[in-house]
Amino acid sequence: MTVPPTHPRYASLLLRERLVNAVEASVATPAGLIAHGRGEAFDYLLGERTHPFAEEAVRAAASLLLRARHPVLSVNGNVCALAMDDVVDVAGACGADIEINLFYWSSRREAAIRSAFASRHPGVVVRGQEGGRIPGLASHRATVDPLGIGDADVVMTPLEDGDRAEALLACGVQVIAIDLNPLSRTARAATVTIVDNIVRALPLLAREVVRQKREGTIDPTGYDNNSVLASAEHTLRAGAVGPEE
Ligand code: PTJ
Repeated sequence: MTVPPTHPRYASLLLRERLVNAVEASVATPAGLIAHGRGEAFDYLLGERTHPFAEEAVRAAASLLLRARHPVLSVNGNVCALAMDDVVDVAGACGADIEINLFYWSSRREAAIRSAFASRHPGVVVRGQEGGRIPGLASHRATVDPLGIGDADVVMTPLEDGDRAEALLACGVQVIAIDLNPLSRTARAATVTIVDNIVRALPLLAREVVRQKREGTIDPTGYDNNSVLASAEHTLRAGAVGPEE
């Protein structure tokens, strides 16, 4: 089906279509569609726009990435479907590694994501889930590349609600989450949580990394993730305005 550009929900329908195509290509899973629906609901309540609490988190995240010894951007099926080009932009700007990390892992899915990156970004190295382990995690998310997430001091874990952030933090790794749900386990555990849609947050982050590289990184010590999460929750509860027409 072709979505008419005049449809009032055109942008949202296009994102859905990207995810449906990604499921057909084994990049994303049917459960990823449910996760996307949950994200859509929060985004709708946030007015489908970037708020100051997300901009503040983006500034802190850029600083963490630039100050890191070894930053890694973790990619799951939904992230690949929605924001592969932006992941490559952020990684290029801050010198981060990109690593596939799947909850519903299969060699077929890992290969499908690898080939999606290779077709649009030949030459970009994409690490996978082999050889290393994050201690204290029962799911397949524990399996990592020992030279990637296994060696990282800062890991970005977008679109994930689970226990990996806590397990990484327990290993002394700082975690950047991108999650439209400020109440999720990952959002609450992370060092920095960007409460925004990944399709808006990552282009912002790429620009902010470039800006801080040019002008110097901001001091992240004053950043308070709890207050950022509280602002996001307050906006959700008080606002609930729906998208701008
Ligand atoms: O590809 P896999 O096998 O690793 O599986 C990935 C999914 C997404 C299926 C898996 O990580 C999952 O089930 O995720 P959850 O537990 O549903 O968490 C996803 C979180 O991301 C939820 O809190 C959603 O609100 C949020 N979210 C969904 N879409 C977006 C989003 N946050 C930002 N931008 C989005 N576009």
